[in-house]
Amino acid sequence: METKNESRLICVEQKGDERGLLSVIEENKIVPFEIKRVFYIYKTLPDIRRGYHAHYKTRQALICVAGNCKILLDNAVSKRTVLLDSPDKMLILEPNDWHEMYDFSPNCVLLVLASHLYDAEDYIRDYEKFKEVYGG
Ligand code: T46
Repeated sequence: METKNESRLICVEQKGDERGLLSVIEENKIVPFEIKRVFYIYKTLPDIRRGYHAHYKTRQALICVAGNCKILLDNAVSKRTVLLDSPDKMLILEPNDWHEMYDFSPNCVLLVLASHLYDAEDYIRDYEKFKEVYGG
């Protein structure tokens, strides 16, 4: 069985002054990996659920920089839901968590920082395969 780590929500510091807010994310500091890739998900249609996979290697950090959405996390033993509803909340998503993103607000922009370049072979899209790899 592959090694498992726990995904977690962390708080990104807000640097505020009379002009508004600014938050900073630096690799190997608040994000615990080197950032190789950045993508963002937006204009998601109503009632759409995305994801439905886990990864072999890729670690990710998810932030709703606008709007909100929910993430279902399933570590093959238990499931939980995380609400991303503020740009100061960042989900460190470990490769071993099957995840589904849903309940996107119409204005949601979900920013994702990833530890690896895109590789379709790094995805586990079959739930039975996910349970074989990460156990139960
Ligand atoms: C994840 C969640 C949080 C690329 O060509 N390059 C990329 O870097 C990415 C991320 C996607 N794509 C292509 C592959 C598909 O044809 O874009 C299309 C949509 O990707 P996908 O269906 O995998 O999107 P989601 O929202 O289900 O999942 C994405 C990430 O792929 C995934 O790593 O964990 O966001």
